[in-house]
Amino acid sequence: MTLKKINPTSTNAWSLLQKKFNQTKQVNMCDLFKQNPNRKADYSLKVDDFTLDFSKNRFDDETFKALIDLATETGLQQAIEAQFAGAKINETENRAVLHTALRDISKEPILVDGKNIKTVISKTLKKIKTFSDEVIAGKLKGYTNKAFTDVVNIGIGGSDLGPKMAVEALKFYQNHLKCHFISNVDGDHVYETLKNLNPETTLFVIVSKTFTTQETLTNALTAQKWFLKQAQVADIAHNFVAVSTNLEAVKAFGIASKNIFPMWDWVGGRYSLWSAVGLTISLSVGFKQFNEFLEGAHQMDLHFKNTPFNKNMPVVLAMTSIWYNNFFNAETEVILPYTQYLDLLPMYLQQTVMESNGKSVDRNGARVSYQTGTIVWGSTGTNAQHAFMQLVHQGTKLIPADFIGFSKSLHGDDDHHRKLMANFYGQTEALYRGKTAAEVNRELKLANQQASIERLLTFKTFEGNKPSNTLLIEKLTPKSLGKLIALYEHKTFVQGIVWNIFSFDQFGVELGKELAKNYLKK
Ligand code: G6Q
Repeated sequence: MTLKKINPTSTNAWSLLQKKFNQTKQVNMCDLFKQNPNRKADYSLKVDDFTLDFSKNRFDDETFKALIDLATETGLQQAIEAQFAGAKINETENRAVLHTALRDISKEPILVDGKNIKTVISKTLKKIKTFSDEVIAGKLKGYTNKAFTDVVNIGIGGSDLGPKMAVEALKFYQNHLKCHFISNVDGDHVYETLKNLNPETTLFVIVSKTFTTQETLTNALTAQKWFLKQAQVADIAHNFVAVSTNLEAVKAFGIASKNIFPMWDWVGGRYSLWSAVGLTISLSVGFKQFNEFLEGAHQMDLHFKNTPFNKNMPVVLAMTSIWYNNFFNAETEVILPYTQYLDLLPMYLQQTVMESNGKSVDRNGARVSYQTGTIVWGSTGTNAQHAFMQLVHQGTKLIPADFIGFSKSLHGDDDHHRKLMANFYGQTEALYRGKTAAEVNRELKLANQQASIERLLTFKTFEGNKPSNTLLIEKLTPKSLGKLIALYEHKTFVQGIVWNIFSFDQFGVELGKELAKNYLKK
């Protein structure tokens, strides 16, 4: 089972979309709503506690159908089946892509090279559970027999961004352990983090799939030196654990075999928070909630696998984004979570999306003739409204936006939450409706500012017609977080398939690394 290698621009759907774009690029969303009073309901999807309203987009039924047809014509169904079944769809690295297996709670075996990987997955989950339970309960202690108070995750890229984002997102559910993350090879990062820690009560989790990453090994050695100022070499076995595929290198570092959590080639770094790379998440909120996080992702996997494309949330998000990226030439898209807990989500998704789909060579090895990977960025609402949203509302660029909000807040203050959500809806409405010159005129007259009308009219007018998706989730829980991350993972997957690129390698990060080595030799 391999991926089809179809140039998307050669499909019938692409030609139709090009035609539709030329005919309807000026279409106004307000008119679309007038033409179809049921548009909001028609362009909404519900998956358990997730409701996606994608009605505020510049497409009519025919365009939407053509977008879905594009996914079909480029072989998405076969690609989904191949991915979930463990086919080696990461062809350039000859690897399967099975982060989905890490959260697959079914009894169905999944084979890689003839072996059922479910066995190693459940064994590792048990190890994560026992370890987290014992550390949290204070049964497993540091080298002077004191319970751990702090956990330091040392890793970079996929071995840092996921756990860091999830620990922050689930802070509400966190126990007494304080979690810290060291990633940058900038020594100030590690020294700043260590300066307030006590080696006796600090647990180090060194996360590196390859255990060859310069930044992580440098930081781990510095942490070890700091530790050995007070402790003995034999004490490393108590306070250091590692997550890696490279068992030999971990042992050489002095970490006890029992303290090594395995990783596998069939999980890409940026998709690895579901594996033992997520150990710090489990330490932070406990295994039960880590497991709920996996379950949430699995629910989204089932939805993605089993739902027709026109009702499939990841597919709809992916194809909507392709519409703007490839036809309107939108340069970026903005992600706006309306909860402070998801502060790190945009940064996390930058790696998922941009490392996966930042490719210019197609699956046939030829240069693509169309735009691929979207540039994603963003920040939490309402902070973003007081910063960059000016450009989204009134700038010259078309920037599709994803608004992510929650029906319930976690601390339950109604006053705050009503204000937050009023802004959430207010922004999406402002983007699509805009404000006409007539409205500005009327407003200035009412404010007794007739004299300023001529001078201010154009500045105060909003073009509107700016697209956005509104994702409303019941509540931020480990489960809904898992579902949300999986939603964006699958969106990224769909786009890679349609663009006919390989989403699971990352050769683009190598050259700079090699050249940096030359500088070190100088
Ligand atoms: C992710 C990338 C990359 C990787 C880091 C860390 O998909 O492969 O971000 O996670 O380079 O690699 P190690 O885990 O091997 O240290």
